[in-house]
Amino acid sequence: MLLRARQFEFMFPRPALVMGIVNVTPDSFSDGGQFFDSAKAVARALELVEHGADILDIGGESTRPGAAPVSEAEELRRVIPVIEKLAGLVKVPLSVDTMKPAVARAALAAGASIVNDIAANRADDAMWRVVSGFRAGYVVMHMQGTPQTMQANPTYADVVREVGDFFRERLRRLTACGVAADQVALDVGIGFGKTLGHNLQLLGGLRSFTKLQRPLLLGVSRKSFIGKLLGAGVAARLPASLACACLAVEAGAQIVRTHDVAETVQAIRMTEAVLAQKK
Ligand code: 7PJ
Repeated sequence: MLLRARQFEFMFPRPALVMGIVNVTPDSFSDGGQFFDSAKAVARALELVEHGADILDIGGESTRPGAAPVSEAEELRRVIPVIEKLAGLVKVPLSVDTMKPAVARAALAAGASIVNDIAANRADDAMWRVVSGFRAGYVVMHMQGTPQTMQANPTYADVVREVGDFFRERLRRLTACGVAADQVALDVGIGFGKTLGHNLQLLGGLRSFTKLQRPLLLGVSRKSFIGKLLGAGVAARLPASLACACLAVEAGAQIVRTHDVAETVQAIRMTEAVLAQKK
């Protein structure tokens, strides 16, 4: 199985890829303005590469439940300088975490290689034409609703089956828009329009999505379902995040998105070393 993202090619099976999260959101405690926020994001990104990140995921809009949307102009102002700078400094692929086709296009023009689209449930195919034009990698993430509404009353008859149906339908529509299957990775979207029970069912059912023959990406890092299950505050969720990452790798996931790159790399390499000895 191959994943193509512009000049990058990843051939699987291979050790799982760790995607490091770089948030470019204003620091309410700083008064240094945009340059300060960009410089901090770049410094953080370089640190994540040192820690072993295989991909950097750069985002300028918070998509936590209920977070206010950010304008296109503001999102461009946040992420493009960071991507331009990193494109000249690091060898790993840069992913842009955005729902906006114009931001994706500008990010790809500035040197990004992957579009991480949490709104892959979109109706309009403008985003897919951008991805097709650049031959970029594309993350199809499942979300029920929008970040503003998704946690109001998530409802599924069978969440694992419905997410699988969504992936199959998106792969068909993407192909029709000129995005080849080998540009696509799939993500169940933990926490995006899901209850704690739905999240646990998706984690437990992860192996079923390997049938689709596309790399599976998983984002569980510090998420609130961990707090709901275990009562842990956001700063105390690393152990459970690592447990989910290891289980996901055992179930066949190939890309893990995380804030804590060094710790996740260590946990995954140990998991893989043991899995390699399974008879
Ligand atoms: C995810 C994401 C995820 C993908 C966020 C957070 C919320 N992109 N962007 N998958 N989560 N592909 O990190 O807590 O799970 S933002």
